[in-house]
Amino acid sequence: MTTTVHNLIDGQWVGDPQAERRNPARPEELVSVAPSSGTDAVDAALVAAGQAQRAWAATPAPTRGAILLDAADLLRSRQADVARDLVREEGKTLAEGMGEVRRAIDVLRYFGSQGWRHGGDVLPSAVPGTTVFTRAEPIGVAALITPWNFPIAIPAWKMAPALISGNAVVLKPAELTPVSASHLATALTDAGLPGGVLNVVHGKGSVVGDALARDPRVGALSFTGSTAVGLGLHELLHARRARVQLEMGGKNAYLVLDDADPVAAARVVAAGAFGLTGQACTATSRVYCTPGIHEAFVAAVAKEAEGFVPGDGLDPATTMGPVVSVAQLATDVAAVERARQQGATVVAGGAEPEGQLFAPTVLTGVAHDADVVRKEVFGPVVAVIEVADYDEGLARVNDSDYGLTAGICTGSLAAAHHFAEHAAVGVVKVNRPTSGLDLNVPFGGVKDSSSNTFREQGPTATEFYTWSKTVYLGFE
Ligand code: UN1
Repeated sequence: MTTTVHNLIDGQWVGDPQAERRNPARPEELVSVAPSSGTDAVDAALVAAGQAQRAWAATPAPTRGAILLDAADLLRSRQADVARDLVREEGKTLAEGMGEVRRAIDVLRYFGSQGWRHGGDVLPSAVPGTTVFTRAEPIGVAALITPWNFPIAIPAWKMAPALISGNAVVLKPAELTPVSASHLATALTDAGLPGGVLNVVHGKGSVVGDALARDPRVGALSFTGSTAVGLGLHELLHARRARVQLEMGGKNAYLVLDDADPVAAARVVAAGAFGLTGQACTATSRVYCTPGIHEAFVAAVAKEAEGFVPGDGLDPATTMGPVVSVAQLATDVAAVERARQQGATVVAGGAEPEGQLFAPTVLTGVAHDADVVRKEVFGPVVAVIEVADYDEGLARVNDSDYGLTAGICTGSLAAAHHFAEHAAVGVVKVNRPTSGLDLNVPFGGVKDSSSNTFREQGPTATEFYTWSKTVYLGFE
């Protein structure tokens, strides 16, 4: 079945669907046709958002929240169908797809319930007879540019805090995954979200994304995607002093110490490196082992890699879905080839892909400056390197342009605490995979991984979408 996707502008489903998306597991299957919008659609969406925002901000926050909560219930009742569509367009396994839709549902519930407590602080004044309070004012219109790898969860975790804070939104979903974003928008409109409060414009980043970034009606732009694109957006938004939030690449490292169990450590690393076909900015791609565990860990992680069953995500036997696109597949293949040229030994995977199926790949014998250690691949490829001791391992973990997530496998609480304090990353995992985040805690990175300003998710996610006004109240 082919889904016809439209833009959502001012509460109407409009636009001329032209761009085809095929199932990465079965390229003969046409999954969707979506608009490839021009700047006229961006303009219409911004006009609608600007008009709707005032009334939306004036709507009581608990009423705004009730719409998010109702949308969550609708998405819950549609979870299996939405997850199947997500798998057909993105390629992850059905279990991963079900989990992702569940995450979008929980995100809507979490921020929907925040409608009951949205507000500011009450503080004493030094002036007699005076009270001070703060108001969290909405920015106005927020633009969201989201990636294909979490095609419903990331739009949800950006738009829910924007909406609950009284903003109107224009979403530009990834071109590869238009259907998942449409399901989310449909749940919200079915739940009674007024027209114009959420607009969705499909199309190219270089057209739709660029127009949003340049338009002065956009007061805040939140982006998840590549570092190269993110840094370009940063320039544009900063030049006109608009808010910008960027979640970009990662080169996430794991440190495995001698006192860890090699098999348990291999499971943690494999889950982070190969889960979601390695297509997460939080995926593990470098592992440093101290000498006493290196050999046993390499054997165990190779065994984990070989245990994956790549295939169509809708097949229950599949434990790893296909690579999302032919272009991404070429990147994965080229990264392994380049690593080989630079001296790597392939201890698992590395075979010719079958269709868009790429076997999880483990590399050893890699130099610290090899491309596969320095550059993001965004595929199921991990390099394992021996280090002399904990101190060298920590230094290697931190020797990266990126700083998103890092992990340590150890039984030592002292080592775990030291690592948590000194790892130059936004998220530290001890004995848990680098990917996989809770929705109720802050998420973001440092260095080239993030704008490192406002964090996404958790109780402080709304800070990006609001500004603080201070009110002095004097009554004698
Ligand atoms: C996760 O690891 O559960 O695009 C989420 C990404 C990140 C989100 C990762 N922004 O991969």
